[in-house]
Amino acid sequence: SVIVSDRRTLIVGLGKTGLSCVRYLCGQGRSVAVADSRQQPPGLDELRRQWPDVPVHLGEFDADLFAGFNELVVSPGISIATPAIKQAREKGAHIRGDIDLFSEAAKAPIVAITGSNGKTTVTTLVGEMARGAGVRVAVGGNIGTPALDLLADDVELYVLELSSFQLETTEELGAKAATILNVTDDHMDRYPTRMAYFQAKQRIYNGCEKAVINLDDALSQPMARDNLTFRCYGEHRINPDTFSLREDEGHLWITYGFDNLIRADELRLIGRHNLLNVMAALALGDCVGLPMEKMLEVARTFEGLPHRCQFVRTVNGVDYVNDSKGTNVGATVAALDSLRPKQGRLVLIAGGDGKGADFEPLKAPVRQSCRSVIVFGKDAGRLQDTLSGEAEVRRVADLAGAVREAAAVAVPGDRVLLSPACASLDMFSHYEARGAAFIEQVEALS
Ligand code: UMA
Ligand code: ADP
Repeated sequence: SVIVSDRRTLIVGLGKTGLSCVRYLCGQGRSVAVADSRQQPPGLDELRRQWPDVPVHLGEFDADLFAGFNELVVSPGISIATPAIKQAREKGAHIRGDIDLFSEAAKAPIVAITGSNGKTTVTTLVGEMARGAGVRVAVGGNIGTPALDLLADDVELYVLELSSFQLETTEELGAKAATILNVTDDHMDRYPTRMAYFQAKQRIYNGCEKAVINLDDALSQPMARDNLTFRCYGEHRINPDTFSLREDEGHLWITYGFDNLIRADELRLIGRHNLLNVMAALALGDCVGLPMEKMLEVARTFEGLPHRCQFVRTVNGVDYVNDSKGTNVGATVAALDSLRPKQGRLVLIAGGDGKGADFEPLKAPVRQSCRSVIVFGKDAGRLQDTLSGEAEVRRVADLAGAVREAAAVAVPGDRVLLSPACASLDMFSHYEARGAAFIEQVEALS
């Protein structure tokens, strides 16, 4: 039979996502074209090798070219406010993303996770819990493997980490369970207003069956509540059907309803924020029928991920902690609140590209916890201006200088914390490289 289609599809972006869209759509027998504003996009060689007939347009986006297509599949690295995309939309083109294509094709239930912080931790943990329960689970999205590359007939559950960028182009996800973990400022260099960032995240609830809600963060809650059921969690919420925390017999417990489930000190994860993450994971797993006992067993052994409040080493009585993934203010606030040592003070190393964020929320926790703040990188000056009334602030040229300076000011009992509140891209290729450089400098201390 002949399939007649008037869809003229342009895949915008040729990174991991763009390539996954080519693979998927060409696999469906669809003909597509690709555009990327870079001269050497990462997926180019593979595209030329595997799909030599797919037309590719490189270099500055051309509104006239885009207007020749009636469907644009836009990669997350490109804002849909880009003029050529806006104009195509005004001319009637359908703007979508890889997650939209994925949700149309996926046959197994989807667990979807977004939020300003904790996405990767919670996504990984839910994936491990499902695996521990013997479920054939596929984990991907913003965490690394593009969603479309996860599609397979034998998958029983999909667990997706979704960024606000991916959600911008997602219409109807139809998740079995979805959550916004929390909302604090991030990516303010891409969004015109906080509201726009928040609204992008809200789209995770489109068509969703069960919403997992953080009762301590009003912005995590779905604005439209039709046809939704809820699972809730929060710090001081001893209610039926709700995950919470309570002190009992000298221990801090995660509870469900009125039952104690697991003690905080049974977990390898540290910090209050990680207790919230564990509650979110338990609630999401519960929504898709994972057995509680198995989930708790996995939570007990889960080590957490590198570069997130990761202990490195003790030198001269001072602990060094690598939180290089603290790339926004909310993450650094959580680290400052969680990692204050019992006796000493924190020496915070921060700086990099603040992505236009307001650093004000760092003031109170810095005042409470920090002996000194060592700043470096693109936004060092702005950090210094904001924080110098709260603690002693020293400005250095680079991360190596920051570690040297921190070692000089810290006294036994203190903890040196790299939690930059900024992206690393002004000085490093990514946050892992920044974390690795920190570890290397700390290993070299004597
Ligand atoms: N770019 C251009 N021109 C183009 C297309 C892209 O300059 O035409 C630039 C973008 O501005 C960006 C870079 O290229 O700086 C990569 O963009 P992309 O859309 O090609 O990215 P992918 O390789 O497809 O990777 C994306 C996610 N990247 C982004 O959202 C920027 C990856 O998340 C994700 O793992 C992958 O899809 C699979 O789903 C990365 C990320 O940094 C880890 N995410 C941000 C974050 O976590 O803070 C949101
Ligand atoms: P994401 O994928 O959203 O970036 P990660 O799990 O990779 O989240 O953690 C990123 C940073 O946020 C780390 O610095 C981590 O310590 C911090 N973090 C993790 N969970 C939370 C939370 N629930 N609230 C605030 N900060 C968090």
